[in-house]
Amino acid sequence: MKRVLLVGSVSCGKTTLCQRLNGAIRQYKKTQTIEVMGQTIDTPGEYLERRSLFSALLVTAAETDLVLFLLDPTQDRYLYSPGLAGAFPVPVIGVVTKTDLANADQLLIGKERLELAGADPVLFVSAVTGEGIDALARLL
Ligand SMILES: Nc1nc2c(ncn2[C@@H]2O[C@H](COP(=O)(O)OP(=O)(O)OP(=O)(O)O)[C@@H](O)[C@H]2O)c(=O)[nH]1
Ligand SMILES: [Mg+2]
Repeated sequence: MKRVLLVGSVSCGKTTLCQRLNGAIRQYKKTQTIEVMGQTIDTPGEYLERRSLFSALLVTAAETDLVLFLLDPTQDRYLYSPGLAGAFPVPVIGVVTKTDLANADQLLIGKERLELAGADPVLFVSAVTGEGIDALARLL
């Protein structure tokens, strides 16, 4: 598996997805700092949400093979500016999370927003039901 950095807003599902990908027990824990779990690097949502912390994501990404932009389609907030993926030194894949909670329109809008940010391809996962996890794991 490649070394992967997970980026996304607070509560979008980064830690839960890390736990899934590493076969760890699913357990809620607010991420306070950058945390390495196996080949995955988990980050606090604040690093995307607060511009003053954003550069830490770019620096950390330099040590990775791939970045995942996660987006919770049930959240109204949209934090990826168009073309943001281009700022990262490695390829960026989009991941629409919480597919078990979102409706079809939300999923489509989520995908479009990640594409607009420059993520390619965009996948759909639920870290709770496991939907889409195998396809993502194959890509990694
Ligand atoms: N139903 C559902 N809930 C999910 C899914 N992924 C995460 N959650 C829930 O969403 C909440 C936030 O998940 P986290 O994985 O902690 O979110 P995070 O992106 O790591 O958040 P920060 O650490 O604050 O940046 C938790 O209560 C999870 O159980 C999913 O695929 N489906
Ligand atoms: Mg977290």
